[in-house]
Amino acid sequence: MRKLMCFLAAILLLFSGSSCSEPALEADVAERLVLGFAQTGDESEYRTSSSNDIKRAAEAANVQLMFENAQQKPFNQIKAIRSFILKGVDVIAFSPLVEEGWDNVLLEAKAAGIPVILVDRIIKTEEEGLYSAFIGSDFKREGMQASEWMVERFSNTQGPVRVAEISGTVNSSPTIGRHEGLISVLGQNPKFELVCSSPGDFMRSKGKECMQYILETDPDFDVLFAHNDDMALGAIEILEENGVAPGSDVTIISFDGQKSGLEALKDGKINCIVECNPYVGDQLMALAADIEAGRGFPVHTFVEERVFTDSDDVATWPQRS
Ligand code: GZL
Repeated sequence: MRKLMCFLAAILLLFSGSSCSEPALEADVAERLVLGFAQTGDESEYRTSSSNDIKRAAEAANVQLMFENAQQKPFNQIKAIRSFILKGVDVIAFSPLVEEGWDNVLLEAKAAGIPVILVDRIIKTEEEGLYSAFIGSDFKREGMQASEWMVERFSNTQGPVRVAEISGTVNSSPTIGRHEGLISVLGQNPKFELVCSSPGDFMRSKGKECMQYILETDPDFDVLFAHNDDMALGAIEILEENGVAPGSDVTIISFDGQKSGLEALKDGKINCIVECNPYVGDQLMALAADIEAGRGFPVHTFVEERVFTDSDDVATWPQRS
């Protein structure tokens, strides 16, 4: 928006004959940065925390935020990005629901001279320069951290150790990365076997459906590797309904570390959670301001994350709202 305001101000100065030293006009032109953000949806506690943090940070940074919720549909994110282009925002940011399918709309943003920041998730593209920066997690590293904890936990077990996976949104970078991390560690530890994998879209309700399916098809698994807390909690409901004690009869590994997940870990129903950090709002606003102002900025920023386990001192855990 500031681009448009600067152009209009220059025209005004040109035809007003007034000197360029008029501070008042410059003050008017110093519009707030306008950021368009296209969120994935409301699929999980992580996502709610992500959306709340972005809105909080925009207000704190005096950024005018245009926020669209795609309700888990990539086409809705594309529509939102197109609307941001039409409105002439200064910067566009979004958490791409899936890795592919963004080239055309990001080429439109590039042609309009609007920089794009990827938040949380990454895209796969052959084109150069479709986005200016990424801030989020290293999902393969998360998957490896969870799997290395599992190898350690079962170090005194002969095997085979049978692993059931409930994965996230198909073709999304966290699902691809976390699965890659699991497979890379299993490849070095042959006593572990991935016996089934079922997609749960990061949603608690679908986590229940997946666990129902797993109990019907591969019931004698030893470990549940769930790609987020919400699906793990849905699976736990089904396990308990079927007389299986989560966290003891079967070992449960999850990702995110939001409030409900940490409570289940404290209650012994989850054994290990690899944190996935949604609190990037302040970094996003600073990044958008640097890019818009033409200052230097990091192209890839990976957020700080830790591993929570059932042997932790819970007093060291963060307070989640
Ligand atoms: C990961 C993020 C994932 C979370 C889920 O950074 O994209 O999406 O792990 C969320 O809880 O729905």
